Amino acid sequence: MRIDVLTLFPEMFESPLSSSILKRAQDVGIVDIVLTNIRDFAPDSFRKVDDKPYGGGPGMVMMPGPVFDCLEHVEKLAPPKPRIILLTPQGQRFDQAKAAELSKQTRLILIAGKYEGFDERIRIGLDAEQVSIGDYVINGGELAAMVVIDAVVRLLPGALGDQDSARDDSFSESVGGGLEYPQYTRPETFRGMKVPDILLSGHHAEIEKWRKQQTLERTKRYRPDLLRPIYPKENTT
Ligand code: 6GU
Repeated sequence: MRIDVLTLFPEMFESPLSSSILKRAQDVGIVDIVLTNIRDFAPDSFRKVDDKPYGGGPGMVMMPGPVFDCLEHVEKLAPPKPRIILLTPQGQRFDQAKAAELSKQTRLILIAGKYEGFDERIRIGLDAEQVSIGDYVINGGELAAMVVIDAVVRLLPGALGDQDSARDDSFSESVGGGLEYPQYTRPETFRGMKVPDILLSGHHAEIEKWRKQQTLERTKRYRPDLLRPIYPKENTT
């Protein structure tokens, strides 16, 4: 997979992309992540990419020109038709299903906005998918783009050491979209807290059953909003 990121702050990506799983995935060629600075496409020598909002009001607005020019440049850097995603708090909320869907693409282009907002013509003219990482506002799309990259890359075949380690993640299909079951490692007793006997029993079928039960219980308790109806909704179309 190739992921291009358009940003005014490429340096924000350095540390997350050069550590741990994201670093390894790039080193072994599972993903190629390319950062392009939108400011390189500013029209003047002051490298200006934002301006005051028409109609007045606080803050600065990102101008459309540099974003369009940057995107057109980046699109030509590689042949696969990209899926283009604009990170914005006004987008559709990102979740595990979206991460899984994006992980099947061969190419993504993520556009991270900074400042108080985008000129509306970026939204309209790009016809990009708009994605938000949750119902709160952060200072720019960079951290959101990193969240998307991290969630997507860990699902790429070979990105995790153990092929199965993403399988039972919280929110994944294998736990019915609910929370992951509790995990334990050594020691068997820590500060008076014992590992549940079942996990030491060696009864794989029973362990599986216990884990399913735990998933259900914790999801009910901590995230009842994630519980799926027993009877799927009728198709009303
Ligand atoms: Cl993508 N950007 C900003 N600035 N805030 C957000 C977001 C994105 N997603 C949630 N909050």
